[in-house]
Amino acid sequence: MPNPETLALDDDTSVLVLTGAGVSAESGIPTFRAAGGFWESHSIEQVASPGGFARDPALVWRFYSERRQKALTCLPNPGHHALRALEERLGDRFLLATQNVDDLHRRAGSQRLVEIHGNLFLTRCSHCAATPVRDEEEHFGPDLPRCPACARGGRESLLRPHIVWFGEMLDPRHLERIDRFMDAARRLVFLAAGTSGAVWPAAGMVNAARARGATTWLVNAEAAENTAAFHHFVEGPSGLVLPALLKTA
Ligand code: BV8
Repeated sequence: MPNPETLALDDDTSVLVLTGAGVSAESGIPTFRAAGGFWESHSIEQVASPGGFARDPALVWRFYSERRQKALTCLPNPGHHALRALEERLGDRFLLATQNVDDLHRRAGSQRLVEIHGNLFLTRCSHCAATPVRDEEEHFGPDLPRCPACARGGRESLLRPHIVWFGEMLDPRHLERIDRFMDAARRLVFLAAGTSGAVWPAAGMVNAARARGATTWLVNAEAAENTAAFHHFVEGPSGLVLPALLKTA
């Protein structure tokens, strides 16, 4: 349960949260690294990289379609709801960056949300800059979805999941929004939850927060790769720890 020093939040304190797959584990969505994670039957390179999509777009669409199907059967858990409740209390002194693409924070009502790795239910053209569109369809092939805007121009372009794959840059507008939030904070608390700290640049966010004098907390089922970078580490399931930790805040 929470450390003796609970997450004291006064009117000058802003809270930046970073969540990872562990926050959705209690909703039934397998994490990437736990046994039985999604990656087991596929390598990251095969299904979550531009090269993998170029080599076998049907496999990639099957992988993401399976995850769309799974995510639609899952519900936000108390950890998601605790973060939404904190947002309602803090308003513009709260920002949630998530590595998760499962849409559960949005379905829990979070609005001050930056989905730094994209969203399972958005699809965009692999070629042109047409705005990503909401898409809950499965695309198991053999005919894969194609861009209507490109088609009007006589070009055959595949649509792709609006996901940041390994080897792809994160949206600089997302990173700028997070930096601006941290810079504007009179006093900053950084809370990471349900993340192994294995994937960059998200894993470096704690260092950027500390460089701004933040007090840093990690809520995780086990020690993460970057646990040492945090002032406080609360070990336990986020669906149990976050409501307790944030209620006392
Ligand atoms: C990039 C979408 C620039 C896909 C994802 C240094 C700097 C920059 C880049 C790199 C670098 N070093 C290496 C890289 C490359 C790479 C990277 O980080 N590789 C790793 C594997 C070493 N990074 C990139 O490629 C990034 N791009 O930097 O661009 C660039 C450009 C060109 C060339 C070079 C560089 C892009 C990274 C984004 C990749 N996309 N997601 C999809 O989802 O299909 S990442 C994906 O995996 C997730 O989004 C998530 O971020 C990550 C998994 O991490 P977690 O969320 O932490 O999940 P995990 O399973 O690992 O951990 C869960 C934790 O929860 C565990 O600790 C567990 O104990 C805990 N837990 C479980 N249950 C619970 C719980 N905790 C609490 N309660 C519970 N109930």
